Amino acid sequence: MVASNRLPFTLQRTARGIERRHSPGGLVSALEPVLRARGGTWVGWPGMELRAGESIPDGETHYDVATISLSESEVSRYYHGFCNRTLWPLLHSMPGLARFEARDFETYARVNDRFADAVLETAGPDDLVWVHDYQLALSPARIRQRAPDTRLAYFLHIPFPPYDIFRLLPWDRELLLGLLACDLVGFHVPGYVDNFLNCVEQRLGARVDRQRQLIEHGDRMVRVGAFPIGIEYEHFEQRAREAPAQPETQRERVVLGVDRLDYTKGIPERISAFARLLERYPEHRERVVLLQVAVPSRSQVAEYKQLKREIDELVGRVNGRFATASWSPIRYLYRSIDPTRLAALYRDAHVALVSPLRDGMNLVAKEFVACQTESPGVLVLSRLAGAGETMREALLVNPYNVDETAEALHRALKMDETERRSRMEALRARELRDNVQAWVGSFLESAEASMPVLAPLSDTDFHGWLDAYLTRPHLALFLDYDGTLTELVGHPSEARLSPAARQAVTTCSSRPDTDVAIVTGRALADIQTLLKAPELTYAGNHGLEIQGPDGLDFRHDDLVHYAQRTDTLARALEEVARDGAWVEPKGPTLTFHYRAVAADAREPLIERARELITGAGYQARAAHEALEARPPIGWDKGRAVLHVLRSRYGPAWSERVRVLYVGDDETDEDAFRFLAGLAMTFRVGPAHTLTAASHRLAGVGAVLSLVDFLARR
Ligand code: GDG
Repeated sequence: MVASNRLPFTLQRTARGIERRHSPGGLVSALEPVLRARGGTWVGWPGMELRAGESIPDGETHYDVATISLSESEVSRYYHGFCNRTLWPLLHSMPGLARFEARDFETYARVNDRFADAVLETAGPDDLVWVHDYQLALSPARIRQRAPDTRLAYFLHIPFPPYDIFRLLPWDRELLLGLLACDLVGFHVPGYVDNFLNCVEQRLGARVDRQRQLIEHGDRMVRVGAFPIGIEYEHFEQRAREAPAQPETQRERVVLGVDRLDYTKGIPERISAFARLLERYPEHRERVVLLQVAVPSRSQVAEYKQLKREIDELVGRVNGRFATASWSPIRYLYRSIDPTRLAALYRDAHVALVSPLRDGMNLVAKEFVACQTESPGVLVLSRLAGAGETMREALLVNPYNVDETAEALHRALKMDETERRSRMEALRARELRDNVQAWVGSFLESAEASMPVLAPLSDTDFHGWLDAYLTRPHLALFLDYDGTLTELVGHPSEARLSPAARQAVTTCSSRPDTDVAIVTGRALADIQTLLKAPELTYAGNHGLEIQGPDGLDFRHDDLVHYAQRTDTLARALEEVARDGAWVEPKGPTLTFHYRAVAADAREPLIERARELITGAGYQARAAHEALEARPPIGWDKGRAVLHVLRSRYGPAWSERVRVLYVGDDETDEDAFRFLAGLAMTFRVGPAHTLTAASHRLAGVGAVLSLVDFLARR
């Protein structure tokens, strides 16, 4: 089951009615033959809205098609907006061209959900769902959420940029989490895989095994890999053998460029390099032409309109400068050409100049070599395309370097046949072997392989990077209790600290250079009784009450005003606590637990409890299957931590102590946000939640490994 923004055809309304047109671009070129050969379902957008009474004309019958409809404003915000004006330039490392609009992102998220829902409507339980490209980076998260057992894979057809560029995206975490909902995430080349792993590690704090290309994502593993895409080689070769000669290639030698008109393809730079060639080496004048095919693309987007004008003017200037009565140096076709003619051009060109400024892979380079069935030509190829990493017998250039490209062109035009043949044969052999079927085969093999597991996190995993952080004389370690030191259980009274956990915490706190504090939503007296360790500091009720060694004793001043009111609120909540819900009074705060309530009975219950809590003048905060009622006095776990640090180490505490905070709960997010930059923070548990923490730990076991490391360091 394939999902991509575009279907292999785009609908158009013509005088003859609705017609199917072949969709342009590399994704369709690569996937269409695969679906044709294997069957399946393709979910996508047909490019326009049908009116009442109109239907999709019959076409391809080898596979099924499920269409998504998009309103005009969705096309504008999701497709032209977030896809083409935000993600496209950013992922091609051109951040200066990227626009960041919150409303575009919201529409993108909504449309991604719709694609996901359409997939789930059609997919059977055993189907592999294969999502494609940057337009659908959030859909996997929705699919995983609604159907957790789906086999889910993703392939990105464009580059994945370095962390330093990717993090410019205001929704970078959301996108990473979207992709990590998959079992397999594929890229064209190893460089993009590395970039992705860096982002996941640095932005999400996830655990990464570079050698085995695995990511630990909460309780799931995600595999990543490089799968350089190929083409339907034999198909192109055969077309080239059969295509009639074209008039364009008869008189002069042809340097060929074929691209969608896109600023990533480096068309102006290419024209400038060709002009430089004519300037430096007049021998090529009247003997060589640059034949540039530019297929119209995204012509509603301002940057593309601007580029079109720029190219028109540049072509005019160069032709005006070098043309003679019988020869113009540049022949520029702003339109799409039919496949047979394209194959003939590839076959007869002397040089293909494929010089994108950045390109996921670039299929034109591959199609050119497949079509070189006669006297061999030369491929001049950008190092900044994915294809530049595998097609090493090409003449590789930096497309920004106009002089270098001009020199490579000259070399290509002068190259003797023996060298041309050796280079071309090697290129052809590789593309024949690594064709699109091989690409699909290796991707699917990886998607279907059983998932290895990483050995559980052990204390040695913290060596090096955490040591490097612990550079102050003291360490203050703040730990949440439920879900962090103990597994979550049905009732808070059943939570038990394992002997191993108790041992690790005690060893840690008995070190003279280490202070351990427990920061919890439980009442202070409750947590003190549970741990019975006088050397620890305790912050109960989300930090409203704190006690610790050396006389540390704090109760928030405003609490006296709330004790009475909390009792009243507790009684009111008791009245609505039905179907297994119950109230836990904790002095100044209370918790309304609903984990025992059946899923379909929860909604009205929670709503009613929330009304009572806010009606009584308290804040209602979501916790693990519970609502917390907290006095609105601007105090939270983060402020409590700061209070402990200042009391224990003085106002200049940051000179004396390094701080670690570990928690699994929404209320710990207050601390993560508050401590950003002041501490190293760890969010424990399932990985699909956004967190302000700088790192993640998969579960209680991983927390204990961390505490063990700190105890023994
Ligand atoms: C994305 C990535 C990645 C072009 N003009 C005509 C025409 N084409 C066909 C070519 C080729 C395709 O369009 C272009 O593919 P590219 O790979 O060069 O570029 P994108 O469209 O940007 O594709 C890219 C690809 O996805 C696959 O993963 O390689 O890096 O950006 O197939 O032949 N076809 C016809 N007439 C034309 O005038 N018939």
